[in-house]
Amino acid sequence: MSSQPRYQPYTGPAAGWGALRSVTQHWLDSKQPFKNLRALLKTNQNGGFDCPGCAWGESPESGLVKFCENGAKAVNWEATRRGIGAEFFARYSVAQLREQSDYWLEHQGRLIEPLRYDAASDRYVPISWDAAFALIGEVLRNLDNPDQAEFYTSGRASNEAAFLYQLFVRSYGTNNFPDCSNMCHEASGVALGQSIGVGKGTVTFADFEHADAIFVFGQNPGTNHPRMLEPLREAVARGASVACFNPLKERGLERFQHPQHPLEMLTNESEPTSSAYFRPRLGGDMAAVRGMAKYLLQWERERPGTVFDQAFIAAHCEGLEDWLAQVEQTSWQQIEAQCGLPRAEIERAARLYAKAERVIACWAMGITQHRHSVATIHEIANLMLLRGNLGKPGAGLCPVRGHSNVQGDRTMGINERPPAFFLDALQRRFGIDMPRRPGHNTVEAIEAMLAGHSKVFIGLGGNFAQATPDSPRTQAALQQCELTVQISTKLNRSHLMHGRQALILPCLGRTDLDLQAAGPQAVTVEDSFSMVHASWGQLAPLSREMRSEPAIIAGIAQATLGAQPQDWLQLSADYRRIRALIADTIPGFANFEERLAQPGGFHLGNAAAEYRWNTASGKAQFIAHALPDELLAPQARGQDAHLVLQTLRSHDQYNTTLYGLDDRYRGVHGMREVLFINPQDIQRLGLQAGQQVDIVSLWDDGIERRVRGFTLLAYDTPPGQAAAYYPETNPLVPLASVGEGSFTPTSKFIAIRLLPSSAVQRIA
Ligand SMILES: Nc1nc2c(c(=O)[nH]1)N[C@H]1C(S)=C(S)[C@@H](COP(=O)(O)OP(=O)(O)OC[C@H]3O[C@@H](n4cnc5c(=O)[nH]c(N)nc54)[C@H](O)[C@@H]3O)O[C@H]1N2
Ligand SMILES: Nc1nc2c(c(=O)[nH]1)N[C@H]1C(S)=C(S)[C@@H](COP(=O)(O)OP(=O)(O)OC[C@H]3O[C@@H](n4cnc5c(=O)[nH]c(N)nc54)[C@H](O)[C@@H]3O)O[C@H]1N2
Ligand SMILES: [Mo]
Repeated sequence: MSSQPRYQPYTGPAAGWGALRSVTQHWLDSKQPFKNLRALLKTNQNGGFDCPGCAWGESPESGLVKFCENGAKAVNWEATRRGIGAEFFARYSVAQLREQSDYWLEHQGRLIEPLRYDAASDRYVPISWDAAFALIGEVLRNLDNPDQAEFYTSGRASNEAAFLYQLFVRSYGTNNFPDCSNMCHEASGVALGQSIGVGKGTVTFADFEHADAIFVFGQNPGTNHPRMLEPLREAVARGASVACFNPLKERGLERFQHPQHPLEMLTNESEPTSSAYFRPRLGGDMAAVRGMAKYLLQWERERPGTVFDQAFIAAHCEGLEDWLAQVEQTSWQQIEAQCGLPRAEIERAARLYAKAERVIACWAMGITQHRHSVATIHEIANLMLLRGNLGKPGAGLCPVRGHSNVQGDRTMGINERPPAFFLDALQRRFGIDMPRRPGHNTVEAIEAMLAGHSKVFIGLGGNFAQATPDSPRTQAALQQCELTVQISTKLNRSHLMHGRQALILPCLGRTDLDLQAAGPQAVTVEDSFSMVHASWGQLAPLSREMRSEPAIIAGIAQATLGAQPQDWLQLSADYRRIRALIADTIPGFANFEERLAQPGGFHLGNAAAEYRWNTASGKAQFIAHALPDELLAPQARGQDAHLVLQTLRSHDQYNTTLYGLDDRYRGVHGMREVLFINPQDIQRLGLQAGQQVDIVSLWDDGIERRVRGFTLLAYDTPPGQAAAYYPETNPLVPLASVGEGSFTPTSKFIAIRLLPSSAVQRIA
């Protein structure tokens, strides 16, 4: 569905007719429009499947079928009737496939049979499942030690798959669990764990109906969590305020038209979603929140007892004085310079916050992918504690998760630094020692493969070669491996940047009917609000040679460890057996099977929301940091950066999966290699809109990081700050440029220079 390259500002509201038109196109393109419609109607309903799109939750009471444009695209992408197997791979060598675009690769269809890389012909050729499992088992058993293997997880894996995977990997002997979360909400987990003792959000869906104010920091829900627009719109309609912090004016945050609301669509009217829109500089949110706190402190001093929730603070918190001392010390000059918002704007944000009795703070990648993300989230938590905005209805902290089960995967133990209580529980239940050494996160895994210390890479979903930073180095790291194994639904670059030996293992997705020895199986997932529910696949799989993720993991485990500490094949024959083990070992899952029968699933509970503080001090902790002296990393200083770059998602992609080449709300059509840049910057740098440039990132390790031939698009972004799409710009993100305490690549803050392009002009 690629259109001619075109750049034309979008004037309609978000969602609405434009969304419907787009969904219809994608249905027709998948070659099975009617079947998919039926499948979609079961999305997020009891007895249907969980949407494989984002991790936004659903009101358990609502009987309505909820779907959104991008959920429809995700379903449709998975449920295509196109498949690729032996014939396809006989036609193309791996070298030829590497020449193709990411869009083309995934567009070929679902992977339908297991494949092994054949070096002699440079092609993938069929292999039996048993032979594939035997190969993995043999290579794993022959490593010098289990820490030489890396076990990646992407956040679509179900609870059952994730639990089985971590049990296998730990029984094998390592905690090497790099996962997509390391590149995503890691900072949220780390910071909230320190502030409130739980690394998860404290709100539920119902809280959005009771909030007086909702703050949305660094998030673009119109594209990435479209179903979130509805509670935002409802909040505005009932007089609550929605305050957005984003350097870009994102369409979905400004105006919204409900695709299921016929009257609004007929009249083409749309309601505002946002009552205040603040545009900080990239990485400026901590300073903005610090400024808000400065006002609150001033007002509390003027009228003691009216601004801070002194009763809540006295009963539950520690560290207030230290933090307020920091707030006092921070100068307005530094605050204004760092966030780029004038004092009057910060005062307005502070007033919106102070006059609301119940506030929810939401955030996503605009907050978590910076060097000082952990400190920024501490600051947001501090602000919320100041007025007791936690645990009461309509208030709380809400990191809005990405992948549909990324939160569940962590709960199941996909964690390179597992807490001792978790390992103790596994040890008790299974009677074997669990490894206690911390394992590798994503960046450490890449470093270990690059250094030749790690020799095996197994990916449970995802697209490691493209989603990670510093692409040429990551890809070299994979290529140095002894064995790479990708458990996947569709062909992507990670299959082509393979080790000396390589396997592609085709798996079922969320929408596929999952038939095991004991009959059709459900899997379970956990959403951003800690609601756990079942998901039943509906569509007949494209081929008998595709297997479920639990079945594949069980096969690998049995071939590596034999039936130890469990008979793996028995477990994957009936997922209720896996759920019984989860119930035995993971807090919150007692009577798992029975509670799944409740409509909408069940809530795992959240200690912080119940005022139980599992922090070091046993209290909710105000954590005091000075603002960073400079946002630029020391390695990028003194090199005369032209701009700072953030990398983000278009409206037509799911992470590295490209549904199409358009970005409707930003007015971009048929192209992705573009740089959104302020017109003043274009002029300042002596360039012209529409011109092509190479982008070079600045880092003092002597490596040139460059992408070529990006078209300049004049865009309303703050001066000095540019934006471009991920993953095309991942070669620019230095591997060593990570968040303090989170190890998350700083994908939203990269110092760059622009050079006139060396590439051939492609569009006029
Ligand atoms: N359709 C679709 N849905 C998705 C995904 C997808 O790719 N496609 N991905 C899923 C995943 S894994 C995730 S993690 C989420 C991602 O959801 P988002 O976090 O919404 O994703 P991004 O596109 O990275 O958008 C980041 C937003 O933050 C803003 N921003 C960047 N830097 C800053 C900053 O310093 N401060 C502030 N205040 N704002 C900033 C950007 O302008 C942009 O609007 O979505 C999930 N849902
Ligand atoms: N520069 C930059 N880099 C980023 C980001 C950014 O904002 N900027 N965002 C980061 C974030 S938030 C994330 S979460 C990561 C995402 O990193 P990943 O999760 O690794 O990447 P995805 O693109 O979601 O993975 C897509 C692939 O997953 C496979 N797949 C899809 N569904 C299934 C399934 O049900 N089972 C299995 N086994 N495989 C499946 C398909 O083969 C598909 O090609 O990227 C990170 N990288
Ligand atoms: Mo993510």
